[in-house]
Amino acid sequence: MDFSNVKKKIECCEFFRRGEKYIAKLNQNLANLFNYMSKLFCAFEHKYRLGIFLQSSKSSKGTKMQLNSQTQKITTQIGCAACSYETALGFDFTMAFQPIVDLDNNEIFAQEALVRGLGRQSAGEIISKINNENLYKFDQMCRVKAVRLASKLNVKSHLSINFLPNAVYRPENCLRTTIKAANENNFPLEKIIFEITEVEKVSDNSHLKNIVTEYQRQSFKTAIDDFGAGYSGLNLLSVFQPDYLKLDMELTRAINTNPVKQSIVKGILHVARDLGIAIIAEGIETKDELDTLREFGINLFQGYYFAKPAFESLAEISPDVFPLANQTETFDLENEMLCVG
Ligand SMILES: [Ca+2]
Ligand SMILES: [Ca+2]
Repeated sequence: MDFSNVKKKIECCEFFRRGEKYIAKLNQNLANLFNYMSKLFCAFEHKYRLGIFLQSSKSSKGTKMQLNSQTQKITTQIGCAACSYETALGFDFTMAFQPIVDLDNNEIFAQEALVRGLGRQSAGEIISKINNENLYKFDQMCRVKAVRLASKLNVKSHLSINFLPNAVYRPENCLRTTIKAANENNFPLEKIIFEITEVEKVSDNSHLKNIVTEYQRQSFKTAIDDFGAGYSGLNLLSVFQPDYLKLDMELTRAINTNPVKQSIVKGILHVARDLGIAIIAEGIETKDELDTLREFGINLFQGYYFAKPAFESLAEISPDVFPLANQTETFDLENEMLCVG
């Protein structure tokens, strides 16, 4: 018997086995490399987009337009990568809800979702953790958490969500997650109000107008928050017209004793009526403030006089200040009990 042929065959099989192992290892390495490159590319586009955005808000008008058009091209190509790729937020949070009452119809008009820490930390403490890396993710998570919790709490009124215009690139893309969350939780889109909250000056008014136009096209309602304070004023109103103006608490505080504030609020009301915009008076703390604003014809109110924000639950409002004709349901997640209050 010729063993040399058998030996050759064994050597040949061994060679192929090694070859297979080598190819499998090579494939694995290539897959790892591809994975790594994808993550690297995502991180790069995110940084690049942020870089352009931040530059555009600082540069001269001509440069800004050029950079904005670059941003537009990039975002068209990559969509909402910054929201969807695996960015770790680095912290978790939840929501409290504060009601907005409608005194004409004697019902809860809306519940505003307000950011809170899991240990009931203030919104300020949570917001201090936001940076350029997690801004988009945080904005998206705010919307999803607000919709999910509101649905779980059986909110039948409107749901008001605060958002940061500078955290939105392409409004239609950034809305996808919100629409998905609303559909999954059977929460009607037309019952969602987006409050435009701006602690800094909005760097690009045309961008803001695009956002509001897209939100309204998708059946969402919009509001200018803290109207009359900071950068939230007539300039913003001249750029776009929301469904609601929320009068800042600086304007409503002790308005019953302040004729100047009364004149200003009457003027705002006149403008709002002309434009078909409803007013919500925020920060109501006393019956005198409420009575004065009621006399002006305002019917939507929010403030400690009615209820403070309730952590992961819907606040009960004392019948002394708000005799609800149609009692509303309140649901306390912590106690897992449904109350009729
Ligand atoms: Ca707000
Ligand atoms: Ca506000």
